[in-house]
Amino acid sequence: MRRLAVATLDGNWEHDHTVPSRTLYPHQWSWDSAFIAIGLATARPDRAWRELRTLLAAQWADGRVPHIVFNPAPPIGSYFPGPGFWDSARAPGAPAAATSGIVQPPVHALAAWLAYRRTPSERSRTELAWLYPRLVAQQRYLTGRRDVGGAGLACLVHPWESGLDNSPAWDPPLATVPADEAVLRAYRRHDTAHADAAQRPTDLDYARYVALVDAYRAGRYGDDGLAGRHPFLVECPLFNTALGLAEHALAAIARAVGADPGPHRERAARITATLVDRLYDPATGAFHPRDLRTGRLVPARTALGLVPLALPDLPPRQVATVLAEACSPRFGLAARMDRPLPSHDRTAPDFEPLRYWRGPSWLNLDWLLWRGLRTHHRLDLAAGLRASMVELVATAGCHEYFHPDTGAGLGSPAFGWTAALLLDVLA
Ligand code: 9WN
Repeated sequence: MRRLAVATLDGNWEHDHTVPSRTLYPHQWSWDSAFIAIGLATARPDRAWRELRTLLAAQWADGRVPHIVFNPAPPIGSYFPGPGFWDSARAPGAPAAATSGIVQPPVHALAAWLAYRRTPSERSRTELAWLYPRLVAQQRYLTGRRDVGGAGLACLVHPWESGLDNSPAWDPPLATVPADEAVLRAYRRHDTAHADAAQRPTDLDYARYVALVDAYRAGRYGDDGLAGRHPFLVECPLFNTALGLAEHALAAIARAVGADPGPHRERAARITATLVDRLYDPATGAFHPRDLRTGRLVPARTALGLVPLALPDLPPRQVATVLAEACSPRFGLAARMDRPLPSHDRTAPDFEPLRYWRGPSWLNLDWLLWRGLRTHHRLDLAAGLRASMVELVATAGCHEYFHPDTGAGLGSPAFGWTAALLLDVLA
């Protein structure tokens, strides 16, 4: 399995970074690269650092790390929306490389720290020292300009920023985004040429994705006054968990490079406390996104609501209730799992076992939860989840996602983070 995973990463390597998949995603994606660096560190440590360096070299002047860094010469007609659609060159502070204007969950500091721990050489320390101020600037952007709610959490302006694009969590906040299908017909989706349309977001979803980029691009990706003008503003539990994990990782990185870890520890504690205060619902025992346009929590019970378990300083009460939710029939976490962990509540009427983030199993969600279970000393459950991850890949290969009942491989067949995170759990 290790050989298969390394071959998958080798096959997706492209000069100075890894593409998530040769067919569907022929550019560099932000959170994919972080997960991929974690796996590369176990087998190709030089590439792990190169991966992170390439991504962070495309950081904007305001600190944002773009969710896509476009390859200058991708296969023709390969991905929509491409660089022309994002038009980043006209935005103030954009880098020389063509990028998107939005972000993805900030799992990069954690990736850098884990890569360093695997190969704690002098070379790795130099790389870590190069990354440190850039990772700090990324946090500053997310907790500064993106703190639309004013409480210290990062606010997302597009479902693509969550990484779980069409999660049922985004249905209510998206419902009020004007969707003009005529706009979408002016573009051609490429994803449905590579993957079954029944497994992808719908055309209506895409109409709204396009409308949201149009709105953000019209303001040249500026964040001033978002509260009064942007049609999609949410605080996401997974994204903000990553934000907190990043401060924990930055505290460790600061120690390694001779900087002061204190401020990172303080910020980490503040993020966890705010997450509990703003996104925890005692009625479900889990976390939910907050829609800043209505002020309300989104009721859907998705895997997003379990991920705060990855925070080492999550209070015992939240640890207990999130575990109860994860072990309930909705998600089926167990020391011996009879089915893979789904991305959405499998008892919900809108659970769709084939459609992308609306039911299928994903290794990155498993991995985040697996880390949380180990952090909170639930080694029995961690072993069960790890066994489920290994079995998925052993049976179906390094697929992008998996059928949550049968474990059949879905989406792209040679997917970067599946290979990478498998390498991490095997190491
Ligand atoms: C839009 C690359 C990315 C992942 C996301 C996943 C998917 C893109 C798409 O692919 O999103 O960013 O075109 O569907 O949802 O998590 O980073 O693998």
